[in-house]
Amino acid sequence: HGLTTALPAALERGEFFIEYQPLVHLGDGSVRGAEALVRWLHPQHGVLGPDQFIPLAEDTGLIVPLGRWVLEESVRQARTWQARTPDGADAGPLRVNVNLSPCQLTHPGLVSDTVDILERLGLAPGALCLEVTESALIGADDDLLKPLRRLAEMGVDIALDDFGTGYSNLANLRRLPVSVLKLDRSFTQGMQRFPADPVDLKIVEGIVALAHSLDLAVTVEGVETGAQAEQLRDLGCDTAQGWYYARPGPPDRLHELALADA
Ligand code: G
Ligand code: G
Ligand code: MN
Ligand code: NA
Repeated sequence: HGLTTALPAALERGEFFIEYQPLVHLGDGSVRGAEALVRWLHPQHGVLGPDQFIPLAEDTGLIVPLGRWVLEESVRQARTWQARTPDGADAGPLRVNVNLSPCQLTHPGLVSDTVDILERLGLAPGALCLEVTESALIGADDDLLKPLRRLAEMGVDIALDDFGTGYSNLANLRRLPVSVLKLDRSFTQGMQRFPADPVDLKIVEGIVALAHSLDLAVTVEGVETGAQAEQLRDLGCDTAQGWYYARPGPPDRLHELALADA
């Protein structure tokens, strides 16, 4: 495949870039941070989304250096936002969420690379959240969880991404070193109908209650309308992400959005 063979050179040539989508506190509407979403500016095909090249990068192992680049770039960006935010901003320092592929979880350098990047760029571990999909952790044994546990002990947040799509064993949640559940977009989409399906509402209500009882924060993805945001806030969700607030965009726009609501 042409794209596959072009990946390593693309990384060397700097053809990847990152867009940031705001994470908004549902209680007061303030921007608290952003999820980093990688794109490839391909010289012939234009901008390619992660769905078009992340699977190829995973198959070839390039995901490890690419993921490390995404992490470093995102941490550098969070540091830049923080440095440019006036002291005393209510919402506190902007944070950044970075997606991890299953291959990165099993790579032995994960903890040392992350520590190195945070220390070298001077970002507090608490300003970083690593997103891991629920399916990557299903049936995870202790060896797989150990690096995540180490990172969590340092203060890095771990989020369970796309929660509710995999076959999740809820009791298993207690074992995982996660501090955030990211409710999959499909739940939010169910809320789009009006009136929303009462069973959908009950399910979200139940997940939020379970999450909070385990001291996990709940982030909802795919919020497209103000009515959805209100409903999800009333159901107790903590943080939201979606087109209603902003599409993924350049880092400066995230900073403007964060300052605008301060
Ligand atoms: O918003 P977008 O279409 O860009 O995101 C599609 C998917 O790609 C998301 O589910 C997201 O988790 C994944 N993704 C985006 N950036 C990265 C990345 O840097 N690493 C990995 N592993 N996945 C990513
Ligand atoms: O990590 P994850 O796969 O969840 O990445 C988020 C994906 O969801 C990206 O592809 C992003 O562009 C997309 N997305 C973000 N906000 C919305 C939204 O409000 N509605 C829809 N349909 N997609 C969204
Ligand atoms: Mn994600
Ligand atoms: Na997701």
